[in-house]
Amino acid sequence: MFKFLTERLSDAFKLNKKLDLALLEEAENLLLASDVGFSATEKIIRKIKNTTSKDQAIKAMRTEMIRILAPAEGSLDPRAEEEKTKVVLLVGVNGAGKTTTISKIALQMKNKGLATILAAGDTFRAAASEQLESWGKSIGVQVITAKENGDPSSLAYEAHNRALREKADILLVDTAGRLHTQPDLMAELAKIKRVLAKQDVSAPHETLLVLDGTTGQNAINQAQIFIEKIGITGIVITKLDGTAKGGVVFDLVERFKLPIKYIGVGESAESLLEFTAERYVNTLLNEF
Ligand SMILES: Nc1nc2c(ncn2[C@@H]2O[C@H](COP(=O)(O)OP(=O)(O)OP(=O)(O)O)[C@@H](O)[C@H]2O)c(=O)[nH]1
Ligand SMILES: [Mg+2]
Repeated sequence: MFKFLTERLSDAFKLNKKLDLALLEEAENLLLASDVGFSATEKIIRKIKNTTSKDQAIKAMRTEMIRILAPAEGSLDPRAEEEKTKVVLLVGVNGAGKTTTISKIALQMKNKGLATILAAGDTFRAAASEQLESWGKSIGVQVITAKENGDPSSLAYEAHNRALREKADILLVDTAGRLHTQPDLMAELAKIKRVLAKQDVSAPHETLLVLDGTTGQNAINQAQIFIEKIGITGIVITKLDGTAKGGVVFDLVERFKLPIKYIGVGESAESLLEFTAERYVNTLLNEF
């Protein structure tokens, strides 16, 4: 989609040497159809409106896109204050990529030399714990699991207790998915947060919302609900490999002003990148 837009802009300058209203409208519709959202689309269109060459137009678009995304750059600080275990909770709907992402984060932390523990807080399905255990084995990180149908907040408490006793640097807590519209999930997540605060009032230090980047507008709706009901400190956007759907990132940043901690670009343990505006925009404009 973005590639198509840059091609249309170059065609326009070849033909008319200017951008007429029809082309600007087409560009606007392309951006909206790519889930870029009204606010970011308007900002980008305003910048390309008065350009007089293809190179100028594409440069203006690139610069504005980077300017919009730059405030969202932010990595996950693995250290908690007062030398306590840093506790990071991952939340999100069914299939968003929580378990995969938490395993990728664990590998990065382990590779930084940090004592890392994973907690299988998705006690909803037996297969969920098994999935995380198998990730733990392959990346060499300890996984704490509960019995099937165990209470996820007791598991979170136990895992936190063990992490503190073992003086772990970081505890990563996976949670169950289900639909964001189901109130019981929200209640369960709120309880996990309360229980984590019992042994360290500042825990969880981060609550990351995992969003599937291919779901477009739906990702916006999910973010709205999780931010309101649970409180979110950062976002991870998954499945940004091999898809033209990366536009929703602009809308997320414009609306919620939360840091994007990582982007997922594949299914392997290594395919998790820190989010940088310039690299992201270059990928959108060059490869999609
Ligand atoms: N291509 C691609 N696939 C991904 C990425 N992240 C996750 N997946 C895939 O998405 C599917 C769901 O991932 P999970 O990590 O199990 O998702 P989840 O949020 O834990 O799902 P539930 O536990 O059911 O709520 C799996 O097939 C993953 O391999 C990514 O960045 N790129
Ligand atoms: Mg999972």
